[in-house]
Amino acid sequence: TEPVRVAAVDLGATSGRVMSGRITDSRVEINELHRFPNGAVPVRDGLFWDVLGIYREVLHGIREVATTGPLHGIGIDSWAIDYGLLDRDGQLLGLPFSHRDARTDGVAEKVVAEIGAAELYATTGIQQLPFNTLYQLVAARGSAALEAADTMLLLPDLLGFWLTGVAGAERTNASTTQLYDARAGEWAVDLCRRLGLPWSILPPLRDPGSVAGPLLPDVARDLGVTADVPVVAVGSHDTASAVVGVPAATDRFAYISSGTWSLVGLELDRPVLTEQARLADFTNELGVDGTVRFLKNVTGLWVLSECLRSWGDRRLKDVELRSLIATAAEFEPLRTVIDINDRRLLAPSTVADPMPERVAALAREAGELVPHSPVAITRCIVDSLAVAYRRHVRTAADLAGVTLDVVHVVGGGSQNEVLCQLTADACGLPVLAGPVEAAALGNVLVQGRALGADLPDLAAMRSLVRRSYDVRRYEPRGGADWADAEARVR
Ligand code: LFR
Repeated sequence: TEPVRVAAVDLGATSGRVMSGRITDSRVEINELHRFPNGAVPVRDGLFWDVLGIYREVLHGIREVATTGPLHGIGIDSWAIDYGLLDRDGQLLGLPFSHRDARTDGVAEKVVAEIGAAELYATTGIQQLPFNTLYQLVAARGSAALEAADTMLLLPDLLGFWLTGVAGAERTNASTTQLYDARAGEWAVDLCRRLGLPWSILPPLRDPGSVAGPLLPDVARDLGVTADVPVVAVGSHDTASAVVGVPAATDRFAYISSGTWSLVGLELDRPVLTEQARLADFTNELGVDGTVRFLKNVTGLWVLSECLRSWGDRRLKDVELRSLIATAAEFEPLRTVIDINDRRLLAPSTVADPMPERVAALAREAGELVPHSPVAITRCIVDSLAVAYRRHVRTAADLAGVTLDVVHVVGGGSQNEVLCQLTADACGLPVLAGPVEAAALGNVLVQGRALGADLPDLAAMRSLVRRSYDVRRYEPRGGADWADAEARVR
């Protein structure tokens, strides 16, 4: 069959990337044609995404793809949960909030008191992150924007709306909102009603792999392409796309999608909605092809990147970052471990409340040796991440009743050799690391199938990734007492 060539937009909280992707019968290739920094901006009223700036960069990137070859499709994935509101004319009502904004403090507790934790979980199957879209909307109740809202669009769908003029909610991302009924496969309208939320703002759901629409004529002209180029609703949740790109050759794998967040879990055929899963606070997000991503959010490399920012090393080159991590690798193992998922690590580092001091304070509180130097803090963070990975990989396997052969690490964090080795050690399983751009690959593969590539199922997509990308293998080493370290973190 003819090669398919697409633009894959993959947006992360700290950087956005636009890739050209090409699928032939024997390979999938991606090329990064545009990368730009991203970050939420604090202003008087809250912490917001610069969504117009992001859109401009996205257009720029797509133009790059279009000028370097044929363009058969466009797909967008991004971090989940955050949204924009449109009024009835389709105008954006204000800036989208970042989920790290403090307006949701205490909201989840109120909703739980009103609905009940068990019922919330039975309906949505979603873990209790304080910033779930549900809680953001409850926090926004009574606001001028929510009152004027006609439509709520998750960020990839908002950008897609500007490209096509068609509003919709792609299902993998919709499932992360805690507004989606995991049993019915529909918006949880009843839940919204009970919480006084305007459920009519929830747009029609669309399946990953469906076509969202052709480009608006003006947009097509601006991009220098014909208007029949489709925008494909890929797994628009970045984690959904990343899991498609996991080069697994077996069913018995766990994955860690490692970027700003680390998403640690399993791919399953059906959700696990048991009481134990709820108490372990595991989430059941939807994947591509009706799969379920049974996983746990771990406050990933965010803590380290916010420490780096705080140390004034923003312009630290990759090499220097590597040397900090390399030095940390030689530092005493498991000297200090903290609960890396402590809510106090969620908010961006500020001068008044710097991330390294929060890490030290958590250590002090837990009776651990308090790390002071950047190297000690870095080591504490990577050890604590590995401890969290161990706990959640094992818990996921227990809860789902599966035996694991391997842990796949994909995303930016798969380049962190120290962390990959510690992950293998902590989990007592081999780690296969890479590809770095799994989300973009998943995006490209789902588009490819929608555009006629012969990729009948996830296994075919993964086999193409395996044929096209090398992975690095880490064997578990003995020596350190991970069980003890895990027990120290409660
Ligand atoms: C990863 C991710 C996670 C989601 C978090 C917030 O980039 O999409 O899956 O929980 O960002 O949206």
